[in-house]
Amino acid sequence: SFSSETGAEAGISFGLSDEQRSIQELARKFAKDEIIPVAAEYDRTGKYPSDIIKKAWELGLVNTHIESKYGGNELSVLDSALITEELAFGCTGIQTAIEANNLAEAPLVVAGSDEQKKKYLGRMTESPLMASYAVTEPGAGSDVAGLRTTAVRKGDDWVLNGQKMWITNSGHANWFFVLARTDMNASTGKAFSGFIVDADTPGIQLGRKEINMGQRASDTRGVTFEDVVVSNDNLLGSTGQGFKIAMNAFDVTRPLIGAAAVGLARRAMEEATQYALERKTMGTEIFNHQAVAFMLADMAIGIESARMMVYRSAWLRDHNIKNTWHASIAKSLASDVANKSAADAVQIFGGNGFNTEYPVEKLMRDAKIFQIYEGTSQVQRLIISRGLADMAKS
Ligand code: CS8
Ligand code: FAD
Repeated sequence: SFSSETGAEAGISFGLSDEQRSIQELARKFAKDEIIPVAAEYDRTGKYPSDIIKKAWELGLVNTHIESKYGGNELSVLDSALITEELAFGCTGIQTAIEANNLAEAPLVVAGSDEQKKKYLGRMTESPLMASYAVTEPGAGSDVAGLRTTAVRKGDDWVLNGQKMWITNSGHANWFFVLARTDMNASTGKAFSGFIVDADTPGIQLGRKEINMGQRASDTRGVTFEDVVVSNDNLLGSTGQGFKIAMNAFDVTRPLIGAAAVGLARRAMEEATQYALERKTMGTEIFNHQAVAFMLADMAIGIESARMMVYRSAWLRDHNIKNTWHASIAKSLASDVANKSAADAVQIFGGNGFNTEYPVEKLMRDAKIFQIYEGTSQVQRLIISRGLADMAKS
């Protein structure tokens, strides 16, 4: 049925609690004081923002999902989304570096044993470490089931071989979540296993920092695993569960990618509105040309609606209601809104918009990746349309 909106699924409260408002305020102030003043410099140099991450970590703005028994703040996905939007308003390069920790940790949060969580999540709360989620390969991004890294059981250990690509934070990671094939014949849902791999394990080789179009403060590299020995203690869940664990992690993190895209779109809208109220042509502020004002109105329409989908998909997850479909809607909508808003902000700035002295060209470069990472906009539509077929049949 297409209308499954009953009971707890029917809606959310639009009010934020006092605690949520203070988390949001803390992140907003952090973006204003610590990120915005240096964002252009990190973008220009591609320097890794370790200092900023450390300060954010001290304030509890990093690793937000870790349970309190392992030293974390145990924030909900919705609480985390409030933080993410604000950090992204400051700089999505720096925010992505921070957020990639949440992604790396998500498989542990959903499937880790108490010992694994104590060891690997616990250390993230003791010092400002980074971690990476290593799934994509040179030959398999959208098609996760096509990945070729293998893990072969040898006694109490596993031996990993393969090549990962585009791994965020990998140059600074303390450990990796790695998805590898453990059964050549099984169906997708049973053929892969997830491992936690210490970054200093012999046989791991890091590639060079990739020079990307945008989000240049973030560190992205290829990572090669050659006869990397991993204890069976570091297998997440049981053998064969890895694909589902990796997908389940996205249910937590795709709403947050949406939140980041909303943050970037909001920055574009605010910058462009200010500019339009000051810049004059034909004897009046360009804001008074309806063609310009309506671009701003469209940004507001997109931001407000995308944020609602972000909150909704986060809220569903927080209430243990399956949110895969809504997370894909939130992620794809917010990514498209971010790209349109950033491109229109450049348009409103005119020639200045095309220049690095003004903030909006960076927004346009930074926005593009939202339609690519954590599942392309086409993959989100694949998930959404498959969901429709399932609803039609049920
Ligand atoms: O391959 C899937 C997909 O999602 N592809 C996109 C990959 C992707 O998003 N990669 C992102 C990498 S990480 C990244 O980019 C980081 S960005 C930088 C840091 C960010 C910080 C800001 C697909 C195309 C959706 C599906 O693939 P298929 O091969 O068609 O598999 P399915 O038949 O759909 O599923 C196989 C089994 O898995 C189960 N499944 C699927 N989804 C889920 C979820 N939860 C639990 N289980 C899931 N969400 C599915 O039910 C199948 O199980 P069966 O038992 O076999 O029926
Ligand atoms: P492909 O899968 O080759 O897709 C190419 C094009 O074909 C896309 O437009 C795609 O939408 C389209 N396409 C593919 N299949 C279909 C289909 N079935 N239907 C319709 N269209 C389709 N991965 C990680 O594991 N960890 C990370 O930390 C990480 N960080 C990243 C950071 C950056 C900066 C980048 C660029 C990537 C990162 N990734 C990471 C990888 C990212 O998730 C993949 O790049 C993404 O999933 C797309 O995979 P691909 O690049 O192989 O493109």
